Amino acid sequence: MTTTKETVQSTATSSLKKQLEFVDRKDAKLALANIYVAFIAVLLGGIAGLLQVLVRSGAVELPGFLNYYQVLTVHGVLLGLVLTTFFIMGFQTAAISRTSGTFTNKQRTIGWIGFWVATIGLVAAAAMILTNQASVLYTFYAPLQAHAVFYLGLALVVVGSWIINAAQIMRYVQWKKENKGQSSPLLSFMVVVNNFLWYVCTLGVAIEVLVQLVPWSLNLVERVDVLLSRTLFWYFGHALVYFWLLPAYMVWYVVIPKVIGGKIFSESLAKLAFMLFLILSVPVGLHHQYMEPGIDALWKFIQAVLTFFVVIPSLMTAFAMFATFELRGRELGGKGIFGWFKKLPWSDSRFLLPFIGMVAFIPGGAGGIVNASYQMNELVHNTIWVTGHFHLTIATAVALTYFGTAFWLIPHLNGRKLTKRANSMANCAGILWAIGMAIMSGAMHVAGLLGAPRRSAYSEYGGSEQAAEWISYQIAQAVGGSILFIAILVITGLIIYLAFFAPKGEQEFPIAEVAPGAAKTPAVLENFKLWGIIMIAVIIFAYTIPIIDIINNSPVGSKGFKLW
Ligand code: HAS
Repeated sequence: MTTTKETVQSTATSSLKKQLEFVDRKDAKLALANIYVAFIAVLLGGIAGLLQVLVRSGAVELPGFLNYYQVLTVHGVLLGLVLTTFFIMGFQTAAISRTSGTFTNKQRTIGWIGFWVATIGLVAAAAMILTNQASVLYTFYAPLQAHAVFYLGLALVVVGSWIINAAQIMRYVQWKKENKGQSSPLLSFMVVVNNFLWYVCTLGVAIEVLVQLVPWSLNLVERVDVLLSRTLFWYFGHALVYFWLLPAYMVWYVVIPKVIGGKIFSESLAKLAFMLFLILSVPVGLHHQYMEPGIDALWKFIQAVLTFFVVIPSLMTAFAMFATFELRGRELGGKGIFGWFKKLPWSDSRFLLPFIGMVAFIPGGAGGIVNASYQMNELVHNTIWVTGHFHLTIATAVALTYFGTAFWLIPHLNGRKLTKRANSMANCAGILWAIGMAIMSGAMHVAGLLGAPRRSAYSEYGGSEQAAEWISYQIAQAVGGSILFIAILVITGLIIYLAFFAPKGEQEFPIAEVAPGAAKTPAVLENFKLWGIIMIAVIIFAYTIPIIDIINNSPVGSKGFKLW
């Protein structure tokens, strides 16, 4: 017979277990606020995307009060910057709370301050775009000049993310103190690596915006050093893509193995991959500037080599994913070379959507390697091939993983259930996305190889024969883009359902365990000081001389241009 003491003990243990398995309600609210902003951005950014492909196909003309570059700025800013930053802030808050424990009141308040600072910044930047004072696209290259409020708004979004990310790091540090000598929870560790990466890379864009662009757009200085501004942007810009990617990798490494009933293949491999991203993501930005005349070829070469190094942690991830799937498939009785493949849970959207993302990342990553190869970059740079590349990487591998995650995370956070029907709708959205993106991105890649430029509205270029070759591909892009828009409508409907109407219940936040018998993770992989020093050393090596060269040799700067 169980005694009262045992019953009390077992109730306490199960409530502690529950606390760890469920994100605390107050933390959940903070995570949800961020995720909802992200999905408003998906809908509005999706509408802008649909308008763009229709205009580029020649089928539609925009009304007089809208211009193509304004719509393209809305699309790029909302999907490239807002969806990503806000989803990451929300997902990472939930991830830390789930694996390191509930935030203290102070940490949570810091988190809310971060959310509101970022949201105010977003509203300010959006107001400038909507009033046509900032049609400068998401990379806001000088000498295109936006209203100062646009730059300040974006700066606030970044500052907001710094603040909320600091709250996450504080909770992790608290866990480390409470669990001295223990290897930290993999998901929390990954969040902290991503946040450090973000702090270091955003310094570049912060300097660009605050020191160069804001004084210039306020007419405090007349001219801007264009090459320096672009170099500072790309110091940030390529690490930015890994800031987007790493949360998807968190889901692939930690959530997916649990969803398929397997185990994490190797915690050490996962931690090493993340530390490699930390040291290699920033000093590669010059691969976006191979075609810029003002940068010495030697430094372009050095950063090209570093770019090939930063491919390695993705190859490690591909290896770990294949291993996880195969081990689980064989455990379930899969025979032969590919028998394990059939055993995976194809009807589970928590698995299917990220899996489609992984498949898309194979050609997406291969395209990245093409871009990174100097001679091939000469062929594709500034063509719509590059747009095709990032629609496979950020807009499929990453976005589908975010969507597949949101469909279980939102009900987990608000005490509802991902129902069978909602799960089927999620799968439909994923399949529509795959079809739409294959058509749109495929057409972009081919048109790019035929020389079609990116970032251009519909034009026949005065009846040029070469431009005529591109039109059929632009029509294909409109077909693919329309299918993607239907997927966005399904996704929006699902998010509204899961946020407000799905039945109450308990939805799991899946976290896999490490495979039994796996070796203990070496402590060096958690030594942030060591990896931080290596990171700073590589950045100083890769950027000091090119930046000194640019500052010393730049021609007189440029005045601002407003071409809209
Ligand atoms: Fe990139 C341009 C090089 C990855 C995003 N990239 C861009 C731009 C964006 C972007 C937004 O070197 C345009 C910026 C602009 O507006 O100008 N990119 C790379 C390289 C990689 C890469 C080398 N890019 C990304 C990721 C992005 C992203 C990730 C977003 C999230 N990119 C470039 C370069 C340019 C560029 C140049 C400049 C081009 C120019 O001239 O302007 C690498 O990190 C890619 C490595 C990835 C792999 C794939 C690994 C595969 C995995 C999946 C495994 C699948 C499984 C499924 C397990 C090697 C992990 C099982 C499947 C079965 C079939 C069973």
